[in-house]
Amino acid sequence: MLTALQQKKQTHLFKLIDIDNNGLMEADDWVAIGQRLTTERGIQKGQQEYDRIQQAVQGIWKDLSPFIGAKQADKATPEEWSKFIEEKVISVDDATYAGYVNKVVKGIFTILDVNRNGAIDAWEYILFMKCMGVKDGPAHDAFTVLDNNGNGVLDEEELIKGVEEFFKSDDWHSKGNSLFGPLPEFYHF
Ligand SMILES: [Ca+2]
Ligand SMILES: [Ca+2]
Ligand SMILES: [Ca+2]
Repeated sequence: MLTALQQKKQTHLFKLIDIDNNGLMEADDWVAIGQRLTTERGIQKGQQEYDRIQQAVQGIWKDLSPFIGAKQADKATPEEWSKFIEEKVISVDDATYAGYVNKVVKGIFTILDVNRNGAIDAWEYILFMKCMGVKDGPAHDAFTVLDNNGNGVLDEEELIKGVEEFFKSDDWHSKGNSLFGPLPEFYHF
């Protein structure tokens, strides 16, 4: 079983990704995230950058979906998602975890790093979070928490650490809890 905190984080993430709000995570949700990203950046269909972003976003789902073991191929219920996180992300050895989670992190990094300077600036993070339905204020606060060394950017190491804490940590004080914006119950102040 996931702990109460781990479950809260996954419920939060699932809802963010389920863009069409039909209670299932599926390829179309990831396509929609990609479309929001390109729209926000003023990138048109047919441009090379459009395809690059769509490939990166859809690539995340392609990398994950075979491991989810959903009853319906290519669609995951919240329960299937939580089970996947528990069995294939939290309870696996470090090598297995690194094998695909770090690959996913690299995908996320590619998507977030708009100006490709090898670091995630606050505006890049806030833009991404906006596409997931998180408002600027909470997104900015989350960025500040995730920027562990306080230098104003997230590097790949900080992102990898944030991802690990988001998925695995059972400590309410872990900075990575805020990876996808503050959890709803945290954002009262
Ligand atoms: Ca959906
Ligand atoms: Ca950047
Ligand atoms: Ca930093």
